[in-house]
Amino acid sequence: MDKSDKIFVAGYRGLVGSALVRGLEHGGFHNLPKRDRSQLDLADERAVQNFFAQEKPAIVIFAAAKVGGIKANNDYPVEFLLDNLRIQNNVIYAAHKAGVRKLLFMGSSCIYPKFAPQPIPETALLSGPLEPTNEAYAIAKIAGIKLCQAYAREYGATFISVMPTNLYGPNDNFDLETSHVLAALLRKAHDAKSRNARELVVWGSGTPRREFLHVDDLASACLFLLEKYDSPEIINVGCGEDISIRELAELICDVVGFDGELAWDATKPDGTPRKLLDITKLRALGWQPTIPLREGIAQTYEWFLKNVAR
Ligand code: GFB
Repeated sequence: MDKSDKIFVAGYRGLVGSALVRGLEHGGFHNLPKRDRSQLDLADERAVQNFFAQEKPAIVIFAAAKVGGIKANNDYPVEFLLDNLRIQNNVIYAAHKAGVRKLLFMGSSCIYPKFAPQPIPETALLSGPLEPTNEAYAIAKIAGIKLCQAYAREYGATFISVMPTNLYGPNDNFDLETSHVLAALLRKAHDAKSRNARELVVWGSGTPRREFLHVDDLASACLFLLEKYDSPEIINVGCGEDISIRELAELICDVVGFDGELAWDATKPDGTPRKLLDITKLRALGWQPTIPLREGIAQTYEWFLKNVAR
């Protein structure tokens, strides 16, 4: 990539998009047309086509999505399926029509079967039934992967698909109803400490295992792949280690300084028992993560204190 390449990051205000813009700007890329939802509604097919025809970006990073944690995914399957299909179809179609040189489609580790082998290799895609709590989101993401692969096969497009594991970091969503677990527990630990509460309620049994990657590491992997990877075959991005939700809750309490008890809300779903990505393929290309979990959580808590808790 050339530093003057015009790169459109769809969804630049979100957790992932904002990290990508930080990474790009840090790397000296300065030609980044930015549009938030009020300026460009990605669900509006005509508006998206006009934008691409006018701006003609060389590269597109698709980081726009309706996302949420286990409860939001479970409660709003229509929105998670339909909104994601709409925006990804519009962007991928318009990108091809406008002659974009390369597109990176952001997938998710929930595309893999509920009981996939662990760590999960890329070949596990479509090898078994999905986890019901996020089936709608997963089907939308699988459709996006397949559309990118179809453009590669039929038209020779360089549309690659990246599968990140569970993410966290600055600009995460800290709303307790719709957030993912790490942001939710940071907020709960902070609130419990501030109120001098004796307990903090964690959803489910605490036994599911998840892999957490700092979003700046994801951004670094995506920029690396934009330079080095052109295959339509999906590629996993993770840190290679997982922990149980109980261990995560304990770690977060330690970072935040809350020393009360953990209570377990068994009415909430556990979801997939384990989700750890096999990152052999990415490591073989020469990339590795740099932000240890504890350090990443401490940095995210700092961000939360400055930007949300205030
Ligand atoms: O991060 P999370 O919402 O989503 O939940 P998934 C992970 C685990 O943490 C589940 C537990 O077992 C939750 O029950 N958990 C404990 C909590 N306390 C809390 C809490 O206060 N809030 C939340 N949210 N969880 C998501 C998918 O699945 O994974 C998305 O829903 C996406 O589609 C993402 O793909 C990567 O890891 O289960």
